[in-house]
Amino acid sequence: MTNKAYYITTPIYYVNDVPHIGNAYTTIMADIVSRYHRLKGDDTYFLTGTDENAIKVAAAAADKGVAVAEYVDQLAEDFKKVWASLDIEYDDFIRTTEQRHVTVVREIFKRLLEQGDIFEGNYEGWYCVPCETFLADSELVDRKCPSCGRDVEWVEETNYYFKLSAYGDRLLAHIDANPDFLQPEFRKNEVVNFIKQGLRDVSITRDNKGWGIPVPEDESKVIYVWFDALINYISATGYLSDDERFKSIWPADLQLMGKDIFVRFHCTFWPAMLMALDLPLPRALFGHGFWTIDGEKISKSKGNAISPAALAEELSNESGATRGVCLDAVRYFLAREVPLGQDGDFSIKSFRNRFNSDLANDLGNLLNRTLSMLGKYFDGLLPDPKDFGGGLGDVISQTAISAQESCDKFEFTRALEAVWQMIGIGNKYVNDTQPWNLAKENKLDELAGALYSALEVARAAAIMISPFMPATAREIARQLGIADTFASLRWSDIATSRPFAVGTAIQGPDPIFPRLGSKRKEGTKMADRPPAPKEEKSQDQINYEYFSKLDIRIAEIMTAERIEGADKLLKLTVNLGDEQRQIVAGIAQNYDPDTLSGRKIVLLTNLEPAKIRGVVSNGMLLAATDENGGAVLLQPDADVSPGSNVK
Ligand code: ME8
Repeated sequence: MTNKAYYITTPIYYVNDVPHIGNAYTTIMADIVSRYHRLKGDDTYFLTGTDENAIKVAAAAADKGVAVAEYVDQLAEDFKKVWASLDIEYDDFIRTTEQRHVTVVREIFKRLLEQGDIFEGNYEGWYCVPCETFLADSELVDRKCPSCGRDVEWVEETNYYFKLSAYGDRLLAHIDANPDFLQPEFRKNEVVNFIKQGLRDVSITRDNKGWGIPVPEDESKVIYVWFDALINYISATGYLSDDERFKSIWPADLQLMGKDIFVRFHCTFWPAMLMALDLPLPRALFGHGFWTIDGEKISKSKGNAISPAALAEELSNESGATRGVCLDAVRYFLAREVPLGQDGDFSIKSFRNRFNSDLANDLGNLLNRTLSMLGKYFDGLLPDPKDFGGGLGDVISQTAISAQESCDKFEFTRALEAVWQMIGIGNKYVNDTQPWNLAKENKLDELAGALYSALEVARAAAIMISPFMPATAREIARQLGIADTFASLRWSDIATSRPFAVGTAIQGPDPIFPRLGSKRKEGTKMADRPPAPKEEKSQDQINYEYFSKLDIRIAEIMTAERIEGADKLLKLTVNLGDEQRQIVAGIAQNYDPDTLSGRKIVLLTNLEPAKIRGVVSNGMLLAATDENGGAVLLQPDADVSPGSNVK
């Protein structure tokens, strides 16, 4: 008996247009699940594909004046190209015009007809072409389709029906007995209500207008596109053609789709079809939410259907980061911003904010400064941390456990939050251990331990983010000097203690995420914007690494006196907690020295000493400038002790 693979599916998309960020969302989320399972060591099977036999597909081809067969071939290739450009690693791509699918659909039709689950009749009712849905009069809202709000057409045809009405009770019993079958929980109730209202038999044929899968022995009809399309999940995996293979894949572990096609098609029609075929039902059906763009529904006519690949391309041109990394930023945003299941809004502003704060600052900073100190203090060769005990091993293993729990429940936002919390702890750890001071004090063992430990966090983060951001994870691994073994690492390797060989030659730092400026205008459409030339990077920007070299602290003024012959300058002695300093400050225009004792100020402490009017100044007080050019002191908003860090 072969082990069953972890089987995950996306919907197969209509090829009436190229994919947009909505379709890409489902496929990227499925790719994340699939990569996560591979990372855990599971045998994984990830299926996606295209739904080609629809009336609206034939109509789109006619609109373009192209033969349908030629049109669908082209679009299927376009979909594959887009998925490749989004780093989607599927195992199989099924097209419903392929013979392997058509044969199985016709076989199933014959079998269900023979056993009485399909019967002949007449259909009189409505049909929504954009949704490819039969609708009863009672379902219309203002005479329009309840789902897309568009016009419906009246249909009177002899046809075949599927006996859906016979399966309501069994479906309810299955839902009740299998708590994880329908997810997220709040959508389950929608399904239960839909079924409890009473299921009507569904028409599963249309008159043959020259496109679609003909009904066996009745070529005047074609099989209704949803009956045909849902079967892709089993025709691709060997049903009726390779029993052993089929058993090693089916039932699906996760079938992921948007909420639009969850209740009626995937949670009612599809499981009923499987029951009729006596096949096990999928273990989980998950209906995720819908994205809007800047608050608006994604629509072709509005032209707001952002392409993630174009977005990544633009970002890469603007920032100089690699295309793969920019694409990862899009993948990260989609997974992080909104819990799977909830609706979300995509705005370029929030995307850029996350890029800067989570990627450039948090992740980039941890890696860059640790690697740069390793370069500076140990020539880029990983030192022996000896008996160093103050590391972050527990934080790493706890994070691996909680991120895994979240990923297992498809709670990606939570999983990423846990990883970023760990990165934050890593950054704080570097701030607190102050390796630069350990170096100054020649405490090399402690310094080696601190840097090694910070790199352990970076390595753990790289493994955990690899399903979400595969190119970034690989790049981090390269800079950590572990590119060769990285692909073979598994989730269980995250918490390995002392994972790096002493003497590993680290590479870089080679900042992965340059901080983005605020120059991109919000609301500009991707496609309309010519790529910015690479050299356009602003000269007056500094990166965080640079900024982090400034040692800014809160100090308390102890004494203040005028400096003779200089009407703007005061000589101050200040308390920095563990030391006292003398500084010269140009604040005499606005401040009487007698009023200053006890005031807290903000001080740049590591500016090189200077002599001003013969007085040594050991640091620079930071102040704002008022309209008259006078200095205005900055003050902490709450009571903080002298010596506290400012960043
Ligand atoms: O329905 N936000 O195909 P389809 C999030 N062929 N996801 C979105 C989205 C949005 N704004 N817009 C679309 C079909 N999607 C059928 C499926 S399966 C046997 C047959 C995603 O091309 C989401 O997954 O209309 C939705 O369910 C799917 O695209 C619809 O794709």
